[in-house]
Amino acid sequence: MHILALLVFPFLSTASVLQRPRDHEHPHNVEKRLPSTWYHHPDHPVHSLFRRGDTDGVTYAPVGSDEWAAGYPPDPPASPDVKTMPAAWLAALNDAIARKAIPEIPLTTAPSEDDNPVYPKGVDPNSPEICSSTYQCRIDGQVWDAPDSTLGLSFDDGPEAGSNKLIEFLKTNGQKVTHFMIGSNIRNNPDAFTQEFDLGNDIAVHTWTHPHMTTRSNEEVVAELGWTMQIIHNSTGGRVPKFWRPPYGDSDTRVTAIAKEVFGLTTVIWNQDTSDWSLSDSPPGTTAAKINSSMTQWLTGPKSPGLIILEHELSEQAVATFMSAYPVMQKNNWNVMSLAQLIGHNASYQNSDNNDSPVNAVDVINAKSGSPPQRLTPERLTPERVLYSRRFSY
Ligand SMILES: *[C@@H]1O[C@H](CO)[C@@H](O)[C@H](O)[C@H]1NC(C)=O
Ligand SMILES: *[C@@H]1O[C@H](CO)[C@@H](O)[C@H](O)[C@H]1NC(C)=O
Ligand SMILES: CC(=O)N[C@H]1CO[C@H](CO)[C@@H](O)[C@@H]1O
Ligand SMILES: [Zn+2]
Repeated sequence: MHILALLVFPFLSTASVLQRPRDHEHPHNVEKRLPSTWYHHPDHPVHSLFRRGDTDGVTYAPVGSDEWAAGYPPDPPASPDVKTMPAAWLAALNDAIARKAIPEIPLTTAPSEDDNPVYPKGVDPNSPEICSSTYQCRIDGQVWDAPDSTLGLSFDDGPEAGSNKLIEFLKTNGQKVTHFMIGSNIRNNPDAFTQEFDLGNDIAVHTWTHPHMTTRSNEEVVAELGWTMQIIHNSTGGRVPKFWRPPYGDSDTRVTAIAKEVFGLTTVIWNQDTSDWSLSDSPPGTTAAKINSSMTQWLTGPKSPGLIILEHELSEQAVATFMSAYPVMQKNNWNVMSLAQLIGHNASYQNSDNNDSPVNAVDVINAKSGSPPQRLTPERLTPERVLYSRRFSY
């Protein structure tokens, strides 16, 4: 029996009823180990999963229109029904399973949003086979740290109540960031979505219903990611996102492999957490003063590794803590940038650099000719710097 499997983690036992999904911090400082093997299939055909139909003639329903909204699954709480997802997604999953690219490991159970998910008795979350990010185990190819002296800016859970305030601030300061968006929130807040895209920010994936992903079946993981990618694809002129962040930072070898093998997504976690999501809880789980003090410590501290700080656009209070820290980032000479600028070779999407550059037509060519998807270029295949190796204490 592994010791770790027997530990009980009391955490956030104040059972406040939460209206909105959000990430929570990981209070455990357990040893991180890397898996001995990793699965990587370089020729994954993600482009063929989100075909455009025709480079010139394709028309996407206007973002925010009834026709646009009608194509997507109903709102949470339940994960999208796996029976209604496109057959091509399921086929891509089955193909990945057939080539043994998806680890066969147990699912977790998470009694509530506030509990860490747990594996069955005797299963070690830090073993190479599982390597759960909830338990701080890092997998090769995931991103946790930034390069020295750089600070990657990202905001989770939008578009939401803090988005307008954030948009104004980013516009004024000419600052690019990455938005890890909840698919159902995009459908419910199309104006904020469009403004964030139009600012040139990276639009990235944060699932459709914001579950602990290790609790979900392979098919449900595909549906959560696929629908969020689909709404982004159809609302950005055919762009395919490059990054995803698991809600609560909860992923493992299985979930990380599905994201990469089926959809070409790189898993991004973080190395510092403000807990800003809890500012809008009642009672609040933290204060602006506490966030100010943590931020001050990180921003005036060592520059190695660089920072990826978890922040949210859930509330105006959360965005205000970022606004107050922003000048301190500049004053302490951090190179502040979005994740695409940091780890994506400045390309925000798998098939396009940004919101006004051309969309790679590889999917279109192949859809027409019926041939297998074309091999992607080397730059597109290995954009991520592997930055997993440093230990970080929380
Ligand atoms: C996405 O856009 C394509 C091209 O217009 C369309 O065929 C497809 O039905 C759209 N998907 C959804 C879910 O609306
Ligand atoms: C902390 O608060 C002080 C006083 O409002 C402000 O000047 C400073 O920029 C804040 N620092 C951070 C990191 O938010
Ligand atoms: C790899 C690469 O080209 N990185 C560049 C991305 O953009 C930032 C900001 O413009 C540059 O500082 C990086 O050198
Ligand atoms: Zn979240």
